[in-house]
Amino acid sequence: MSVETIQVADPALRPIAEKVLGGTRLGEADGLTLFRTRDMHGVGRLADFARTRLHGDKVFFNRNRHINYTNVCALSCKFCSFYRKRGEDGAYEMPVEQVISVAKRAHDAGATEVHVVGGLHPWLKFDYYLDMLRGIRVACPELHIKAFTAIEIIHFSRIARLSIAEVLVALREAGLGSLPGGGAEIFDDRVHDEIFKGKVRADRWFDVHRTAHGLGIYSNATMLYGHVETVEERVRHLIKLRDLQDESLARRDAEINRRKDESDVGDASSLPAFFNALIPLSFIPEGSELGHLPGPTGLSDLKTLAITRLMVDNVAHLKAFWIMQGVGLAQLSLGWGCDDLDGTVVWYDITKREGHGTTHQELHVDDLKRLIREAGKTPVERDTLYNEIQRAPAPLLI
Ligand code: V47
Repeated sequence: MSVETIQVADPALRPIAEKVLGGTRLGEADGLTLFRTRDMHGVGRLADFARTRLHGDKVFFNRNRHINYTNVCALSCKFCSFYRKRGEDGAYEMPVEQVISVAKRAHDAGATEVHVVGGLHPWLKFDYYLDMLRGIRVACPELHIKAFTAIEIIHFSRIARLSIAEVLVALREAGLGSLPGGGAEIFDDRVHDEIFKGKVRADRWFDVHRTAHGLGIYSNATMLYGHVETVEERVRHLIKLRDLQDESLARRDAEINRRKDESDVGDASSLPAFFNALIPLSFIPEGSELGHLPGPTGLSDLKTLAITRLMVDNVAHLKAFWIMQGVGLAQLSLGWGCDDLDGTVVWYDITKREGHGTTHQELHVDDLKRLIREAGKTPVERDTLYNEIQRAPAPLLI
């Protein structure tokens, strides 16, 4: 295929198109050119090409349920409208039994995953989190538990006085399946100091994911965009994620080769892991200390998703999280590099859209499939680790 087969109107995009077609990695300057061009459709076509090369016309979704076990948080990040201080109106923490019963209901309704995250609660003990995982594991042994952002893992290591690796091993023994990608925000000290100063810095987020990968625990990664960051900071954030993915994939390959050389038939589940998906999160200003900011526009959402697909060539999946991009834009993004719509979600407390100030935020599986088909793609149900799921058709009612 030649550049002529992907139409780019801006001549500045032609060398980038050559690289994308040839499978050559893009550099920081390419990322900036992509953000600065006015040839929106050219960027979209390039990302759609990269997406199609990886996944054909498949678009993935899952049956999941998010559980936000507490909104009490020791931090006060300016972009966050979720956190409450202890005793404040609306502050809550769910008893372990409640989390387990919500997970059980989700499982009984067909969910394959629970996504469990919360604030950094100042007095809940590490046992609370272990009991939660053990309880879910016992109640629904096949349900995948994707839980706790890197920031929560660091919090647990402080309260339990354990290393990151010890925390992760203890959580895995209790039932943890994988780590979600939250807490990454923008990996930049300037942005950190301006809007999430109390949080650990980027190197600590990377420590957690690097350690998880080394232990064979898969994870995701996010980028929160559309607040005070610049496009240069977005591009550098993406390159940092790409670098860790290179490192994790190299570690996995080295272990595969070592096993081959030593005729070691260790099982695949103990191989080093990597990032499964990237999730660029569109900043929702409402209710946060940054409520005066306009938030990203539709075109900047599409462009950011597309550029993520193009820059991070070594992470297989790119998720449009419909809760944050909105259903309409998430659907459009399937032609702009995204291959995953996340899932049914059901209940989400971290962000709420103006006019939808409720935690009940659910898409039915039929709606997810309809959105994907209407975008010209083929819906594929997946589990958390992107194994495809085949379900038996519903029986005839005769
Ligand atoms: O870490 C907080 C972000 C994240 C706002 O791994 C906000 O599969 C927009 O990480 N506007 C949590 N974003 C969500 C998250 C996630 C979501 C879906 C799938 C996965 C996955 C991970 O939400 C936080 C923070 O970066 N966030 N406030 C806001 N006002």
